[in-house]
Amino acid sequence: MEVKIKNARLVLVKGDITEEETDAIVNAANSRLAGGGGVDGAIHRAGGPSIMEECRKIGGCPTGQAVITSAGNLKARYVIHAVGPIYQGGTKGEEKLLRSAYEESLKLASKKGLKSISFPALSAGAYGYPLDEAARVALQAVIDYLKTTEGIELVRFVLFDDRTFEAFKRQLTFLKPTIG
Ligand code: AR6
Repeated sequence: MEVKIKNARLVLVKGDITEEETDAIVNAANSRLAGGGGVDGAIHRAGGPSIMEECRKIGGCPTGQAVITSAGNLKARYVIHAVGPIYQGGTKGEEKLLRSAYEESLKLASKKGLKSISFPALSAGAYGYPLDEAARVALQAVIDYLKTTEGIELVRFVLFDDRTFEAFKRQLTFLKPTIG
């Protein structure tokens, strides 16, 4: 599924983000940048140890923020490590923090002059964010950014399983009329 927002394309695909060829891929990191399971584990495995070396030097990243490293053996040029919130029922500012993790990733990409970026579904795995809510917040953040900021031409959501892919498709279908 694909929509156009100003001069940019927003695309949803099912797949493995480590295979993406966009300028940057986004990692669902933790605030210690310590590596882990899920997409974080997959990116460090596929990219090799240089990414973790850079993460160690950076030291950490608060929830809702993002940092950038090179991408080791990956096809992408950069990895943006974004830290989404752990879902704790929805009353701990999770929505704002999740939106911020997407916004800060996009800002970093813009600052580097990147044209394309791929996101996973931040917080929607180990961090337990309800899937449709996570998809809505993610899509709204990207749509609002592309509406107001020039430079990024392609944003891809690379969704690992059917459930996640279907939730993003459903939420993008709801949001589509607001894009115009
Ligand atoms: N490509 C794209 N998406 C993937 C891939 C992949 N190769 N592998 C998993 N996903 P998660 P979180 C999906 O748990 O919820 C880690 O241990 C997955 O199906 O990776 O933000 C970190 O170190 C789900 O839809 O990230 C943190 O401690 C989505 O990516 C913590 O987990 C996010 O799931 C972060 O948890």
